[in-house]
Amino acid sequence: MNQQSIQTALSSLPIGDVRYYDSIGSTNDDALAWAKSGAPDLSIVLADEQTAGRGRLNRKWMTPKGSALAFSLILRPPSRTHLSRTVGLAALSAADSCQMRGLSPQIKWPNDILLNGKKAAGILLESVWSGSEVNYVIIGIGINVLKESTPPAETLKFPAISVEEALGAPVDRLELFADILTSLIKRRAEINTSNFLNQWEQLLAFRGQFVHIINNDQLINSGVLRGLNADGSLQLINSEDKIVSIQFGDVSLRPAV
Ligand code: BT5
Repeated sequence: MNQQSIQTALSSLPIGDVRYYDSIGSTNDDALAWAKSGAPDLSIVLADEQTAGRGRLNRKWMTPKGSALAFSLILRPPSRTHLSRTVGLAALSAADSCQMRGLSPQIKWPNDILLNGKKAAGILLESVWSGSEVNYVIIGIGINVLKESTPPAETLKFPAISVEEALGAPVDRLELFADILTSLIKRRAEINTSNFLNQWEQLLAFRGQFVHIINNDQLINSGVLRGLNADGSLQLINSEDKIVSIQFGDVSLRPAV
């Protein structure tokens, strides 16, 4: 992977500028600084390795050299009404790229992509506001592509997998990257449709199952996973048969065993 091969892989896509690093702390940090200094819509920061990759709540995201995809996209959203669906946009686009390869990805709401029930990708959304207006959103996506990208099981709370392992065949990182971006650009134009929401909902992991909602290691809610509200927040049916909505935030979902 280098600047030239990336430019070639992305040449047909209507994107902004591209920055590539052999190694970086976090692509989201670089994208935040770049967006602040005026990067155009759909500019991308991509790195071969992250030494301080971030998950939510400053958890660590592992991106070992030469084996994963770690990138951040700068979106300057036209309107605030679509913002809450943006994590779905990222998740669906990553899921599309797996489906195109014959896999059956699921979205563990709000921000994980599962293959064979294990985490293959994570999404970190960060937005910068001026008063009540969103200036820009950074979509950070990390995907385990080759086998070597999957962290050791003993370091993780939720099992991990790579696209290559799920597929049982080699995967080209830049082809996967271009497929995700192609899908994201297409789906972004449809983000406000009911079709978008339906497709997002159809890929949800644990639908119809009893799940726990965890925040910072604390159980904050439980119920049967029903689906999504129009804004992309999650619907559960609790033990009193009432519909409860779970808002976006630093929540994790676990199937009850
Ligand atoms: C996430 O957070 O899953 C969001 C990850 C976003 C990473 C991208 S890479 C490009 C951009 N630049 C950044 O600095 N970040 C974004 P969360 O739901 O909080 O999950 C974090 C947890 O996932 C960790 O605590 C680990 O247990 C686990 N984990 C870390 N690396 C992993 C990996 N490579 N594969 C699977 N699980 C991993």
